[in-house]
Parts: sequence; C-alpha cells; structure tokens
Amino acid sequence: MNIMHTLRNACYGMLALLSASTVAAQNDHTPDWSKGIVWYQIFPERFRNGDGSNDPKKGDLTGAYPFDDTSAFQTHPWTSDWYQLQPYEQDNHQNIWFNLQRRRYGGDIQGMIDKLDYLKSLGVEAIYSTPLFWSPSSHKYDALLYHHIDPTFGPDPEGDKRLMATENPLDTASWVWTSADKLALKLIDEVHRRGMRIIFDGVFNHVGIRNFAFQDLERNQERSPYKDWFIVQSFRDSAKGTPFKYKGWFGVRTLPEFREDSTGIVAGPKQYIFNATRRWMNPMNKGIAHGIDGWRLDVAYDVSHAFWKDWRRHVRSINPEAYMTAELVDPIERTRPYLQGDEFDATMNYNFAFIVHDFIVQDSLAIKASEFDQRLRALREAFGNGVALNMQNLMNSHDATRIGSAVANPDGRRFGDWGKYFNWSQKSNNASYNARKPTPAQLQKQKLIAAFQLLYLGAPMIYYGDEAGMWGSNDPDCRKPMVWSDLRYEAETHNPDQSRHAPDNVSFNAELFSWYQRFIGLRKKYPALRTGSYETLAADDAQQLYAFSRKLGEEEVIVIINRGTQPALFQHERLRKAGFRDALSTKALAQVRIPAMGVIVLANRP
Ligand SMILES: [Ca+2]
Ligand SMILES: [Ca+2]
Repeated sequence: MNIMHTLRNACYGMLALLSASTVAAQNDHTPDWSKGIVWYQIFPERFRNGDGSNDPKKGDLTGAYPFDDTSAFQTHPWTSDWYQLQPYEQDNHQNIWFNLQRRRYGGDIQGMIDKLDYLKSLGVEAIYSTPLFWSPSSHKYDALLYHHIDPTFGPDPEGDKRLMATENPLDTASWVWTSADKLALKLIDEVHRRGMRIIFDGVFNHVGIRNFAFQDLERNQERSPYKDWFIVQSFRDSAKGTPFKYKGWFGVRTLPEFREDSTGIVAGPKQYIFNATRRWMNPMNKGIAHGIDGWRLDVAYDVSHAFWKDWRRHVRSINPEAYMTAELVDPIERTRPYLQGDEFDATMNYNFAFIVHDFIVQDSLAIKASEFDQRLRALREAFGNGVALNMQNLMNSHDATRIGSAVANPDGRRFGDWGKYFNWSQKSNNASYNARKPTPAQLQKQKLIAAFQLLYLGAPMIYYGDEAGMWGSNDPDCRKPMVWSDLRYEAETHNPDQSRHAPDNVSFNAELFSWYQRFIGLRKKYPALRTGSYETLAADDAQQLYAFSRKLGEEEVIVIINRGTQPALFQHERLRKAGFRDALSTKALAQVRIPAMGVIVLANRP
C-alpha cells in the first residue's frame, strides 16, 4: 500500500531511539527447525486459482481501495497482458493504476494446495502466506476479523457468510468453522504431510472499516461494547454538535487502529487477538500438529513492545517451537529491541536485501567487496547466531520491486533509502522506470543474487514467481498473477498509458527454476550451508570477488562470487588441503576460475 509506506517512512525519523546500545541476549531463544530453512512467500490472490466457482464478486470488494463496487466487474483473466485494460475496465473510464488495484484474479487456498508439490520440487521447506483472513482488498491487510479465512478463498463463499452471521465475535463458544476455515486446515495438514511448515500473517495493529468491532462502534457509538477498542477522538453527538472522529493508521481513515495504553493493545482487542492466535495454532483443539507453525507480524514497529512480549508468551505457551518474524525495515540498532529473546525470532531481513542490492544490482554505484563484507558481518553478528540463522534473507516481497526488475534498473536509488526507493521503483510514480522483461545479461545478475542468497547464512526467502522469471516494478506490479508452466500467457505489449511496445514473451522460465532448485539442493546436501559457521575468505576490491566458507564438523563448503566484469582467479591456502571439488559437477579443480558475474561452490566431500 504505497501511501502508507510513504507516510511510514516520514515517521521513521521521529521514532524514538528506544535502545541505543542494548547488548543483544546471546542465549538462543529461536526454534531449531527454522534455522537455515528455505522460505517461500505466497500472495494468495495471485498464486493459483484452484476453484473458479468461489471468485470474488463485486460486493466482496466493498470497503477496499479504490472504493468502486458499482462499475462492471469480473474475474480478471489470469493469463492476460498486465497493463492492458480489459473491456470491463474500460467501462469505468479510469486509468490503469485505478484498475490494477480493483482487479481480482481469483487465487485461493485450493490453488495453494494444488501447487504444494511444485514448491516441494523446488526445494521449499516453509511457506509464509500474506493474510488469508476475511478482507475486501486483494492484499487483505484490512481485515474484517482474524478468526475466519476469507470466504472467497474457500469452496462456499455465500454459505460461509451465512454461518459467520450467526456468531457473537466476543463469545468464542459461538465461533463456527466455515468451509474456507476447514480448507485452510487441510492446507496446513497437506503442508505438514510433505514435511514443510507454514506461517500466517498477523495484522494486529489495525483493521478495515468493515471490521465487526468497528462497524458496531460506527453504529452504536458510546453504547457499543467495542467503544474502548479504537482511538476515538469524538463520538457522534447532535446535541454537542460533534462528529464521529477516530484515528486511522498513519491517518488513513479506512484502517482504524487499535487503542494502546502502557500495557500495549487494550484488553478487548488484545483478548480477541489472543483467542484468534490460539484458534489457528491449535485448531478445534486437535493439537498443534494441525496448527500453523508461527506468525509473520505486520508493521511490528507500530505495536508496543509490551504487547509483543505478552503475545510471545501466549504463543509459546501454545507451541514452544512456534516461529515469530517481524516486519521491520529499520537499521540494526532500532531492530535490536525486538530480537532480545522476549519478542521475535527474526525479521523479514530487508537489511540483507539492501546490502546485496548495493553490491550486485548497482553497476557504477556498486559498493566494493570489502564494504559488502563489512556490512554483512555487522548485520550477521548483530543479534546472536540463533537469530542470524533464522533471519528471512529476502531480496523482495509484495512491498518491493521484483528482483527481475531491480536488475533492469541499476544505478538509480539505493534500496536502503527505503521510502525514496519505494516511490522511485513504482512505475505509477516514475514513468522512466524500466518495467519491461529483463535481458539475459540482467537475468544473469538475478542468478548471481539468487545463488548468494541461497548459500549465505540465514533462512533464504523466495517471493513467489521470482524462480519462474517474473518481473514487475513495485506495488502493484510485483503482484502479477503467478506464471505457471501449464498456462499459456499473452505477451506483454501494453504500456500503462495503453500505447504499445514490442512483445515481451511471458512464460515459465524453466532454466531459471532449475537454477534456484540447484542451489537449494546444495543447501540440503551440505548441512554446513544450513547451520554451519561463517568465515570470509576473500573480499577483493580489485576483482570485485567475494568468497566465504561454511563449516560444520568436518564438512566445509566454499562459495566464490565474482561480481566483476572479468573472469577472476581464486587462490587460497585452504584449497591446498582437503581435496575440494566443484560441488555441482564434483570435478576436481586444478585452479578456481570464476566467470564474470559467476559463482563457484567447492566442497570437501562429494
Ligand atoms: Ca478462485
Ligand atoms: Ca499501533
């Protein structure tokens, strides 16, 4: 949601320096199962339409930007040209950016279940799904509630709505299990049956205007049982002449924010959040084996530490191995208070993305290998080894330009200048941004980045479709429908203004997929890459060559990245002993020559 990110960025400067130099707890408070695991982020509305009968109808959009639930509407054709306005869209006479936000492609939970074997074949070990709870938007960060899956993600939307209407949300005994809820439980079981894990997105700071509590408050004002839940500035009172006024997240009135006091989110919404948390972690009291494995917490910086500490205790009391990762886009010192052991196990590691972007995406502005090494080290050592192994090392997400487009736009803004980069990398804000298909040379950069991400210390997270060769500028273009090998796509030929360009062929990139698969495979083959130690072997500014070693017991893996424009030679005394071989070809090597923009992996066992 672009406006929020702009606003949020403006507020960063005002955030208090909570803990300038608190020493991180070195005791490991993180789960073991999630150390070094391979994550995959799914945006459900755009992943796979597994059930054409449940697709959202016009009324399901009510309350969501751009607030048009009267113009013509239909499920948008999955394989159509992204920037092309379809006839039903042309009817409303609005531009592409209005219509992109209004589109629904019909992705759902059946689609996720149908593609678990695809994820398994890629080597994915854990899934982070953006919100699944009932909400009118495509992204679902504006929830009606937290205790039901969106009915349009399940098999019987209208039946589910009738069932939910029988509940009193304050009385958990009245909560039903809808058909969409049950399909989500099936998804969890199918994930677990394949030896994988899944976490849900907890958006606990604010809700949408169709939220049950907010709607009741809107209607009943001071008489509402929810009158304390939100930040009400004045109630509607004709005698006093006051309107109903409340605080929305960053001033956005359609996202009412929960009230907090010194103990965190106040008692009413806190209890509701705790009840919903338990519901998805131990559904129907069937046991935690049938529940989600953890949570990703949206805008964690906008909820007080007191709440997160209580919430973590609650989560860990249900499942002592649960994983909690925070959305934080802050420098190390401001991130530290969240990772001391009593709040989160990790963050979405945007700081990792910033460093890799500076070294590999940028060309003339690229940092030196030595700076790359220093910044990685500072980040890796900031929060203790348990956290480092758990950090979600991502390159992009639903809130950032795709890596396939980042590599097609070097030497613009620095990714680390989050707010500026955020706007600059949106085609809607920056007509000169290159949102076209990356060239083979640009794709080679993505490959080098992916290899590094998949071999580095931490838990790499792939954003859906990066492995398939998808491209797109920042939101909304980073949320295109997934490119599948069993679907035939129209070429992209439309510019946002509906003028045309030469066709960009859209199809599943099997070669790129196997590149990702190959490096994930190495990660599985060599436990040193998952949980081993880390040592820099070379940070050569002249050649822009970077090499590191991962060791676990007797096993050692050496990774050499040549970010330079010329082939490079790598020599190191370590190579004289121990019979290192190329880990991919298992050939013995007389000398280690790395092609420009290439990577070599050596291992001391086959
Ligand atoms: Ca559907
Ligand atoms: Ca808040």
